[in-house]
Amino acid sequence: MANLLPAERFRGADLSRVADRARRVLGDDVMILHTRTVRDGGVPMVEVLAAPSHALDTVRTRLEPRPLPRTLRTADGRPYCIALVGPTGAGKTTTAAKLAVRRGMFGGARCGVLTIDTYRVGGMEQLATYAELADVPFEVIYEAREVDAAMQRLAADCEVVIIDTPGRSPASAELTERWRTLLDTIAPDEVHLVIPASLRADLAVDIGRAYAPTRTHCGASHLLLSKLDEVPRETGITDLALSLEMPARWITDGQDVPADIRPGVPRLLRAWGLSADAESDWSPA
Ligand SMILES: Nc1nc2c(ncn2[C@@H]2O[C@H](COP(=O)(O)OP(=O)(O)OP(=O)(O)O)[C@@H](O)[C@H]2O)c(=O)[nH]1
Ligand SMILES: [Mg+2]
Repeated sequence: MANLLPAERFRGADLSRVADRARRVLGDDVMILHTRTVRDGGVPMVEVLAAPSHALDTVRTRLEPRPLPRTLRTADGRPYCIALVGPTGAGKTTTAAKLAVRRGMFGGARCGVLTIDTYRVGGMEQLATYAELADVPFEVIYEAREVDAAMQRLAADCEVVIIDTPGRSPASAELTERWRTLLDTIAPDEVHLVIPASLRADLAVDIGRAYAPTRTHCGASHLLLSKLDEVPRETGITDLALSLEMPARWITDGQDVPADIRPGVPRLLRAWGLSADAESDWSPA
């Protein structure tokens, strides 16, 4: 898959010469994203990953989500609904728990949880336990006709509802059709596609297509990369995120509930070599 970021690698005997070359090719405002030592035919070399500084704006524009509405409850009193979808084992349930129980995740707004994953043994119990421990309202829905009543119960207490869904396996098309129809009835305001950061970009793009909105079903509106802690070299993560062409409100980077969840764009910029404070003044040494 082509590199989606306007970044280039340069190699040479020493850092100042490599940086000079990067500056000549990419312009004076070049940023050094990563530096490492590599062996080229047994000879140690400095390798630099560099990008023109406007690349930062490109990444921001493509990944930055619209801010959440100031008033999360809609005019008709309905809570703001955020659903998590994605392949089996991607981290949907864990992420739902993090979002729902982490204090201050949505300012002072109170969160509820709703699951339509009634298929996997244990999946529902796991989320119910987190909800109970954190005193967060919890609802399970099996059929479309239950949606209104459950939503009304949640609306009495909550301004945000996090919705967990079953994993989609290609082998169970009928089951997938059923829960997607159920999700359409809920009509979430945001649908986050949860994908492990270690996934190959071409496979992730296929998954993105499988969860895209269709004429009959609501589809993913946001990307949520999970398990960043499991990726040894992070430079590819931002590329992976860009290849999915969706804004990234959050990422997750660990199993701890609710600690391991973070705002997406700052973390993805850091994965790319730009820490939030360094991004404005990085220049070649
Ligand atoms: N290292 C790491 N593990 C994670 C992260 N998020 C979730 N996990 C782990 O991944 C495994 C699967 O997580 P679940 O939340 O059950 O995944 P799911 O998408 O709900 O799975 P299904 O409901 O079976 O489709 C669990 O062992 C989680 O602890 C993360 O950010 N980092
Ligand atoms: Mg689950």
